[in-house]
Amino acid sequence: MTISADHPRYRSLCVREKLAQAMLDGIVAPEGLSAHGRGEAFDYLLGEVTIPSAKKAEQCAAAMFHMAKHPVISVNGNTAVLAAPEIAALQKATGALVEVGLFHRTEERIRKITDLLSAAGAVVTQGEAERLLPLSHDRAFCLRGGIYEADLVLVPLEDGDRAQALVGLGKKVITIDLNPLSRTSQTATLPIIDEVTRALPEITAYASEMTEDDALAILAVMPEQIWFLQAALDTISQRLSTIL
Ligand code: PTJ
Repeated sequence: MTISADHPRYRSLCVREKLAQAMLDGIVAPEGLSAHGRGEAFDYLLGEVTIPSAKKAEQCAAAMFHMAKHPVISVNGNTAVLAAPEIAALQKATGALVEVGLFHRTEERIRKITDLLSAAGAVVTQGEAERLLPLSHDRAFCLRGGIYEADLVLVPLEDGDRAQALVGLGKKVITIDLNPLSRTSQTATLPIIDEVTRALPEITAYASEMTEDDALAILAVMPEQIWFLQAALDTISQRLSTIL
Protein backbone atom coordinates (compact mmCIF):
# COMPACT_ATOMS: atom_id res chain seq x y z
CA MET A 1 0.00 0.00 0.00
CA THR A 2 1.25 3.52 -0.78
CA ILE A 3 1.14 5.84 2.21
CA SER A 4 0.94 9.51 1.41
CA ALA A 5 3.76 11.47 3.08
CA ASP A 6 1.41 14.33 3.97
CA HIS A 7 -0.82 12.10 6.09
CA PRO A 8 -0.73 13.45 9.67
CA ARG A 9 -0.06 9.93 10.98
CA TYR A 10 2.48 9.13 8.24
CA ARG A 11 5.16 7.69 10.52
CA SER A 12 2.71 5.60 12.48
CA LEU A 13 1.18 4.19 9.28
CA CYS A 14 4.63 3.36 7.87
CA VAL A 15 5.57 1.51 11.05
CA ARG A 16 2.33 -0.47 11.00
CA GLU A 17 2.92 -1.35 7.34
CA LYS A 18 6.47 -2.45 8.12
CA LEU A 19 5.30 -4.71 10.96
CA ALA A 20 2.44 -6.14 8.88
CA GLN A 21 4.88 -6.98 6.08
CA ALA A 22 7.33 -8.48 8.57
CA MET A 23 4.49 -10.63 9.90
CA LEU A 24 3.77 -11.88 6.36
CA ASP A 25 7.51 -12.57 5.99
CA GLY A 26 7.45 -14.71 9.14
CA ILE A 27 9.64 -12.41 11.25
CA VAL A 28 7.03 -10.81 13.53
CA ALA A 29 4.56 -13.11 15.30
CA PRO A 30 0.90 -12.39 14.39
CA GLU A 31 0.41 -11.56 18.08
CA GLY A 32 3.12 -8.91 17.68
CA LEU A 33 0.67 -6.74 15.74
CA SER A 34 -1.74 -6.50 18.66
CA ALA A 35 1.19 -5.92 21.03
CA HIS A 36 2.17 -2.99 18.79
CA GLY A 37 -1.39 -1.60 18.90
CA ARG A 38 -1.33 -1.71 22.69
CA GLY A 39 1.99 0.11 22.68
CA GLU A 40 0.65 2.80 20.31
CA ALA A 41 -2.34 3.40 22.59
CA PHE A 42 -0.07 4.03 25.57
CA ASP A 43 2.19 6.21 23.45
CA TYR A 44 -0.81 8.42 22.62
CA LEU A 45 -1.48 8.75 26.33
CA LEU A 46 2.14 9.71 26.99
CA GLY A 47 2.10 12.33 24.20
CA GLU A 48 4.36 10.34 21.84
CA VAL A 49 7.45 11.88 23.43
CA THR A 50 10.15 10.73 25.81
CA ILE A 51 8.91 12.07 29.13
CA PRO A 52 11.56 13.43 31.55
CA SER A 53 11.34 10.40 33.89
CA ALA A 54 11.97 8.07 30.92
CA LYS A 55 14.99 10.13 29.93
CA LYS A 56 16.27 9.74 33.48
CA ALA A 57 15.65 5.97 33.24
CA GLU A 58 17.62 5.86 29.98
CA GLN A 59 20.56 7.56 31.67
CA CYS A 60 20.33 5.05 34.55
CA ALA A 61 20.19 2.20 32.03
CA ALA A 62 23.43 3.42 30.44
CA ALA A 63 25.04 3.50 33.90
CA MET A 64 23.83 -0.04 34.65
CA PHE A 65 25.29 -1.26 31.34
CA HIS A 66 28.56 0.47 32.20
CA MET A 67 28.88 -1.35 35.52
CA ALA A 68 27.59 -4.76 34.31
CA LYS A 69 30.07 -7.61 33.82
CA HIS A 70 27.98 -9.69 31.45
CA PRO A 71 25.16 -7.61 29.93
CA VAL A 72 22.82 -9.12 27.33
CA ILE A 73 20.25 -7.46 25.05
CA SER A 74 17.36 -9.84 24.39
CA VAL A 75 15.64 -9.26 21.05
CA ASN A 76 12.23 -10.49 19.87
CA GLY A 77 10.45 -10.15 16.53
CA ASN A 78 8.89 -6.71 17.08
CA THR A 79 12.11 -5.21 18.43
CA ALA A 80 14.20 -6.55 15.55
CA VAL A 81 11.85 -5.13 12.93
CA LEU A 82 11.39 -1.79 14.66
CA ALA A 83 14.96 -1.20 15.80
CA ALA A 84 17.67 -3.48 14.37
CA PRO A 85 20.16 -0.61 13.67
CA GLU A 86 19.48 0.88 17.12
CA ILE A 87 20.22 -2.52 18.73
CA ALA A 88 23.50 -2.73 16.78
CA ALA A 89 24.47 0.79 17.91
CA LEU A 90 23.68 0.01 21.56
CA GLN A 91 25.75 -3.17 21.33
CA LYS A 92 28.70 -1.15 19.98
CA ALA A 93 28.41 1.42 22.76
CA THR A 94 28.08 -1.10 25.61
CA GLY A 95 29.80 -4.30 24.46
CA ALA A 96 26.67 -6.26 25.42
CA LEU A 97 25.82 -9.59 23.85
CA VAL A 98 22.75 -9.70 21.61
CA GLU A 99 20.59 -12.83 21.94
CA VAL A 100 17.32 -13.62 20.17
CA GLY A 101 14.69 -14.55 22.77
CA LEU A 102 11.21 -15.39 21.52
CA PHE A 103 7.82 -16.06 23.05
CA HIS A 104 6.45 -17.67 19.88
CA ARG A 105 9.63 -19.60 19.30
CA THR A 106 10.50 -21.36 16.05
CA GLU A 107 13.92 -22.08 14.59
CA GLU A 108 12.87 -20.37 11.36
CA ARG A 109 11.96 -17.12 13.14
CA ILE A 110 15.21 -17.21 15.12
CA ARG A 111 17.16 -17.54 11.89
CA LYS A 112 15.26 -14.71 10.16
CA ILE A 113 15.62 -12.37 13.14
CA THR A 114 19.32 -13.23 13.43
CA ASP A 115 19.78 -12.40 9.74
CA LEU A 116 17.94 -9.10 10.12
CA LEU A 117 20.04 -8.07 13.14
CA SER A 118 23.28 -9.17 11.47
CA ALA A 119 22.45 -7.17 8.32
CA ALA A 120 22.06 -4.10 10.56
CA GLY A 121 25.53 -4.65 12.02
CA ALA A 122 24.76 -6.49 15.27
CA VAL A 123 26.79 -9.52 16.32
CA VAL A 124 24.23 -12.09 17.43
CA THR A 125 25.27 -14.75 19.94
CA GLN A 126 24.21 -18.13 18.64
CA GLY A 127 24.35 -21.72 19.81
CA GLU A 128 22.25 -24.51 21.26
CA ALA A 129 19.51 -22.94 23.39
CA GLU A 130 18.53 -24.92 26.49
CA ARG A 131 15.44 -24.87 28.70
CA LEU A 132 17.20 -23.03 31.52
CA LEU A 133 14.67 -20.53 32.88
CA PRO A 134 11.92 -21.58 35.32
CA LEU A 135 9.04 -21.06 32.86
CA SER A 136 6.60 -23.55 31.36
CA HIS A 137 6.51 -21.95 27.91
CA ASP A 138 9.23 -21.66 25.27
CA ARG A 139 10.65 -18.45 26.71
CA ALA A 140 12.41 -20.83 29.11
CA PHE A 141 14.92 -21.42 26.29
CA CYS A 142 18.08 -19.34 26.31
CA LEU A 143 21.80 -19.67 25.76
CA ARG A 144 23.89 -20.80 28.72
CA GLY A 145 26.67 -18.33 27.87
CA GLY A 146 24.13 -15.60 27.08
CA ILE A 147 21.04 -14.70 29.07
CA TYR A 148 21.52 -17.54 31.57
CA GLU A 149 24.90 -16.23 32.74
CA ALA A 150 24.05 -12.54 32.35
CA ASP A 151 24.09 -10.19 35.32
CA LEU A 152 22.05 -7.59 33.38
CA VAL A 153 19.40 -8.23 30.73
CA LEU A 154 17.64 -5.60 28.62
CA VAL A 155 14.24 -6.87 27.52
CA PRO A 156 12.31 -4.56 25.18
CA LEU A 157 8.59 -5.29 24.54
CA GLU A 158 8.52 -8.29 26.78
CA ASP A 159 5.73 -10.17 28.52
CA GLY A 160 5.91 -10.19 32.30
CA ASP A 161 6.73 -13.85 32.95
CA ARG A 162 10.26 -13.86 31.76
CA ALA A 163 11.15 -10.51 33.33
CA GLN A 164 9.92 -11.97 36.62
CA ALA A 165 11.88 -15.21 36.11
CA LEU A 166 15.07 -13.27 35.32
CA VAL A 167 14.68 -11.07 38.41
CA GLY A 168 14.03 -14.26 40.40
CA LEU A 169 17.39 -15.59 39.21
CA GLY A 170 19.08 -12.52 40.70
CA LYS A 171 19.66 -10.62 37.47
CA LYS A 172 19.15 -6.91 36.98
CA VAL A 173 16.43 -6.45 34.39
CA ILE A 174 15.84 -3.30 32.34
CA THR A 175 12.59 -3.25 30.39
CA ILE A 176 11.37 -0.94 27.63
CA ASP A 177 7.58 -0.96 27.64
CA LEU A 178 5.15 1.89 26.98
CA ASN A 179 2.66 0.44 29.47
CA PRO A 180 3.50 1.44 33.06
CA LEU A 181 0.78 -0.92 34.30
CA SER A 182 2.17 -4.04 32.62
CA ARG A 183 3.61 -6.82 34.77
CA THR A 184 6.81 -6.38 32.80
CA SER A 185 7.22 -2.74 33.85
CA GLN A 186 6.17 -3.51 37.41
CA THR A 187 8.64 -6.38 37.75
CA ALA A 188 11.69 -4.70 36.23
CA THR A 189 14.67 -3.50 38.22
CA LEU A 190 14.52 -0.45 35.94
CA PRO A 191 11.38 0.15 33.85
CA ILE A 192 11.83 2.48 30.88
CA ILE A 193 8.37 3.74 29.94
CA ASP A 194 9.16 4.87 26.41
CA GLU A 195 8.88 3.81 22.79
CA VAL A 196 11.66 1.40 21.80
CA THR A 197 13.00 3.43 18.84
CA ARG A 198 13.20 6.55 21.04
CA ALA A 199 14.63 4.76 24.09
CA LEU A 200 17.48 2.80 22.49
CA PRO A 201 19.31 5.79 20.89
CA GLU A 202 19.04 7.71 24.18
CA ILE A 203 20.67 4.85 26.12
CA THR A 204 23.36 4.60 23.42
CA ALA A 205 24.07 8.34 23.53
CA TYR A 206 24.45 8.29 27.32
CA ALA A 207 26.54 5.09 27.22
CA SER A 208 28.89 6.47 24.57
CA GLU A 209 30.12 9.30 26.73
CA MET A 210 29.86 7.82 30.23
CA THR A 211 32.89 7.29 32.46
CA GLU A 212 32.94 4.88 35.40
CA ASP A 213 32.80 7.83 37.82
CA ASP A 214 29.71 9.17 36.01
CA ALA A 215 28.06 5.76 36.17
CA LEU A 216 28.74 5.36 39.88
CA ALA A 217 27.40 8.86 40.61
CA ILE A 218 24.22 8.19 38.62
CA LEU A 219 23.60 4.82 40.27
CA ALA A 220 24.18 6.28 43.75
CA VAL A 221 21.09 8.47 43.35
CA MET A 222 19.03 6.26 41.05
CA PRO A 223 15.35 6.49 42.02
CA GLU A 224 13.40 3.41 43.13
CA GLN A 225 11.62 1.45 40.40
CA ILE A 226 8.23 2.74 41.63
CA TRP A 227 9.24 6.37 40.96
CA PHE A 228 9.52 5.73 37.20
CA LEU A 229 6.12 4.00 37.14
CA GLN A 230 4.44 6.76 39.16
CA ALA A 231 5.94 9.50 36.98
CA ALA A 232 4.54 7.87 33.83
CA LEU A 233 1.12 7.40 35.44
CA ASP A 234 1.14 11.04 36.58
CA THR A 235 1.85 12.15 33.00
CA ILE A 236 -0.98 10.00 31.66
CA SER A 237 -3.40 11.22 34.36
CA GLN A 238 -2.57 14.84 33.60
CA ARG A 239 -3.05 14.33 29.87
CA LEU A 240 -6.36 12.58 30.43
CA SER A 241 -7.71 15.36 32.63
CA THR A 242 -7.27 18.26 30.17
CA ILE A 243 -7.30 18.79 26.42
CA LEU A 244 -5.11 21.88 26.61
O1 PTJ B 1 8.57 -12.11 18.85
P1 PTJ B 1 7.98 -12.89 20.00
O2 PTJ B 1 7.53 -14.27 19.59
O3 PTJ B 1 8.91 -12.96 21.19
O4 PTJ B 1 6.66 -12.12 20.51
C1 PTJ B 1 6.75 -10.74 20.84
C2 PTJ B 1 5.46 -10.21 21.49
C3 PTJ B 1 5.55 -8.68 21.50
C4 PTJ B 1 4.25 -10.64 20.67
C5 PTJ B 1 5.36 -10.77 22.91
O5 PTJ B 1 6.49 -10.41 23.65
C6 PTJ B 1 4.11 -10.30 23.63
O6 PTJ B 1 3.06 -10.90 23.57
O7 PTJ B 1 4.27 -9.16 24.32
P2 PTJ B 1 3.09 -8.46 25.17
O8 PTJ B 1 2.77 -9.27 26.37
O9 PTJ B 1 1.97 -8.05 24.27
O10 PTJ B 1 3.84 -7.16 25.67
C7 PTJ B 1 4.38 -6.24 24.78
C8 PTJ B 1 4.44 -4.88 25.51
O11 PTJ B 1 5.21 -4.02 24.71
C9 PTJ B 1 3.07 -4.22 25.73
O12 PTJ B 1 2.94 -3.85 27.10
C10 PTJ B 1 3.10 -2.97 24.84
O13 PTJ B 1 2.50 -1.86 25.49
C11 PTJ B 1 4.58 -2.73 24.68
N1 PTJ B 1 4.96 -2.14 23.38
C12 PTJ B 1 4.44 -2.41 22.17
N2 PTJ B 1 5.07 -1.71 21.21
C13 PTJ B 1 6.03 -0.99 21.84
C14 PTJ B 1 5.96 -1.26 23.23
N3 PTJ B 1 6.81 -0.70 24.11
C15 PTJ B 1 7.75 0.15 23.62
N4 PTJ B 1 7.87 0.46 22.30
C16 PTJ B 1 7.05 -0.09 21.38
N5 PTJ B 1 7.18 0.22 20.07
